[in-house]
Amino acid sequence: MLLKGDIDQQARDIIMANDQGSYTIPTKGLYPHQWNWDSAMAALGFAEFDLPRAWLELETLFSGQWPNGMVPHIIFHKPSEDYFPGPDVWGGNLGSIQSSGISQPPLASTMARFIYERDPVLGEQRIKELYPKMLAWHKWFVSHRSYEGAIISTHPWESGRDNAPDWDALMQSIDPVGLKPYTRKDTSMVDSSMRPGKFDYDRYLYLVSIGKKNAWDEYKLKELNPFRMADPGLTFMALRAARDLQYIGDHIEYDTSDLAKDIQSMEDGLTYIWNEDEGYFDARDTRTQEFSGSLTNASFLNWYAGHHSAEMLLKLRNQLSSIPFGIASHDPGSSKFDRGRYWRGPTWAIVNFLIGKGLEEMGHPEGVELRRRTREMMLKGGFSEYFDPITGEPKGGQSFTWTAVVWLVWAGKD
Ligand code: 2M8
Repeated sequence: MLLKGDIDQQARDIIMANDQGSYTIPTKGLYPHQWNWDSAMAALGFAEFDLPRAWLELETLFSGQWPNGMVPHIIFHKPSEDYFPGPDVWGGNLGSIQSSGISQPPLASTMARFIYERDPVLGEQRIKELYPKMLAWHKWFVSHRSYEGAIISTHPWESGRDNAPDWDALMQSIDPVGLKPYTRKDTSMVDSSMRPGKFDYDRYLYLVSIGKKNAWDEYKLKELNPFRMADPGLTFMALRAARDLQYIGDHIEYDTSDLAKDIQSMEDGLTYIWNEDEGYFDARDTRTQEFSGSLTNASFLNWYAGHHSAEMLLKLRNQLSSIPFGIASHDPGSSKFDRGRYWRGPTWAIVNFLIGKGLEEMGHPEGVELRRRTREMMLKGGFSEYFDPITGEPKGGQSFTWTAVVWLVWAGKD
């Protein structure tokens, strides 16, 4: 039997094996670049055993920031034949390093707070230098991704939940005219039954082509990009990030007066994504005003954002009593639930961590229960990208950075 110390070491070994010196890749082969929210998690993992390296991870992430404040979802520090679409397809050359042209869930400010709190003396200078960059990213979300206070996703990849059923209706309405032939790399590394299908990929690439054609000009894309979905995941994570920015700013004695108004606006935005008919937080198309009718793991991030909800707590208890492992990325009671396919059913250790952390912070014992289940799942299935929520079977890529981090910082803790 493996001892806890052995598993802790395995988790550290995965992070160190994926470490590229100043940034960390999610896993070898499948994802050979720096991904935004994966990297924020990597920083938190490093903080368990190497605080200076944790700060360096965040600094490298912000080295890819664009002049408008956006922090890209992928930063292409070096070329790789393993991943498609690469920098040529994105044409995201507005920053000083080649990158994609969209962002991803803003975890970095929250992780920076956690890392800073571990050693405020060591972290003081580093967080002071990062703070204006984190604030500029927050302001970019407020300026270019806010609708009625909720935060929108302009591409399924921007939400981080790529093929979630939340986007199905909108994706159906998109006709990817003029798309050039392309060759995927992901399905040569992971079984295609666990990945998004061709229908989705055609539209992912079509949306990228619109961005590239318009030089990623946010003002033009506001009109031209058909994909503008208010996303519970982005909304909750941006709200949490804004609260943590305010906390950090107050500690280092920077002016945070402007943040209170943004926080209030995002809190107001929660009513926009509240689906009253279904009784849960839901993605909503800002063009048609239609809700997607999807109860997902992102719906349960309200506690992470510091927001109580009795209705969501009932939904959470219901799910915990009906499936053995974690929180499913899509409602197990829905006809669209697909337990092995990426963001359409599997449970993700990273999202469980965020949900569980929020629950624990707000005093709900379900957070501890979610942690216990995530631990059981990882003891059984290791450090894979995601897991079958019914059997706990590992799925997707293996030796995954953020799964190893979740073990070190949360699931593996007593
Ligand atoms: C997945 O997304 C990438 C595109 O960004 C892909 O499938 O090619 C998602 O799970 C995303 O949330 C994650 O950040 C990324 C790397 O782990 O993989």
